[in-house]
Amino acid sequence: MKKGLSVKLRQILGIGPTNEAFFEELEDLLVEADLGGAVAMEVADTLRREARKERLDGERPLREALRDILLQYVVTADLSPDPNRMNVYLVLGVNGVGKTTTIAKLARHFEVDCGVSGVVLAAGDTFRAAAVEQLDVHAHRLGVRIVRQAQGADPGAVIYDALQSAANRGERIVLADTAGRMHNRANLVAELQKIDRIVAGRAGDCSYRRLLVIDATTGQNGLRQAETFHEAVGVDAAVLTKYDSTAKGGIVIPICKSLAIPFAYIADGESYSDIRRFDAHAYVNDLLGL
Ligand SMILES: Nc1nc2c(ncn2[C@@H]2O[C@H](COP(=O)(O)OP(=O)(O)OP(=O)(O)O)[C@@H](O)[C@H]2O)c(=O)[nH]1
Ligand SMILES: [Mg+2]
Repeated sequence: MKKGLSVKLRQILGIGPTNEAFFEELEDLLVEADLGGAVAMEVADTLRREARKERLDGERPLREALRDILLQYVVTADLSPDPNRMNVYLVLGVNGVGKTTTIAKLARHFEVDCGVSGVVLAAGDTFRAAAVEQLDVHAHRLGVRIVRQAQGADPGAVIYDALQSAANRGERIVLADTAGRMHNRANLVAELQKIDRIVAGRAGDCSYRRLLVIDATTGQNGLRQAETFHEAVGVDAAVLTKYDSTAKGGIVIPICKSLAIPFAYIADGESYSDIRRFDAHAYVNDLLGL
């Protein structure tokens, strides 16, 4: 899906780089697309410098120069499971960003697209009413095992059980759900650190990844969320969700730049197959309407 930035960009590209108004408009557009003020200014300045130096003019060369500048900010990571050992994914994020849905999508992706079977879901959101049932519905639809306890159970204990039983059965992938509440930051951080200690302690020679879910529709708030989770447990990579539901989506860039968190997946729909590995070129081309 092409983003709103692409249409407006086409309009201002007509102004041309010899006119200072072009760079001001560009900066505004980048802010509107969720890149944040600091990055927007930096990008516009870099493009101004390059346009003058290389005497760039015309829509295509400018757009391509802009693409190359943005590409330098985007960091990606390959979090595909290693078929020769256990792979543990702790899925983090605030309320409603798409954690549980992403777990279901990844379960299918790992089995079908990566060909690694033996997936277990751990119902680590023991806080929200019906969260366990929601994950259970996905597990049944996908035909994968789930480890669950009652609402209110200790999430660390649920995830520990999942790891233990997966190891005993030789299963390869544990996808652990977590609660997204953020009513109290100190509380959330302490709880996550406790879960993380338990998982890290049990993970042994497993591949253990902390995966942060960022909702593309939440805008600049995504950067603050990333800061909080990164500070709490250290995020290995992020997933951008609901990319289909926004004309923006530029939040990836400030997160990569200021926190050096790479993006591993992008989700753009409500079907299980609506997830793919994060491709920097595809993302930037789409953002710019190339
Ligand atoms: N359009 C669209 N909707 C999505 C996507 N990912 C998730 N959703 C929807 O977003 C809503 C919330 O998704 P959940 O997976 O329940 O989010 P969560 O982070 O687990 O929420 P909590 O458990 O309440 O913290 C659901 O209605 C999902 O269908 C996506 O990529 N695109
Ligand atoms: Mg959930």
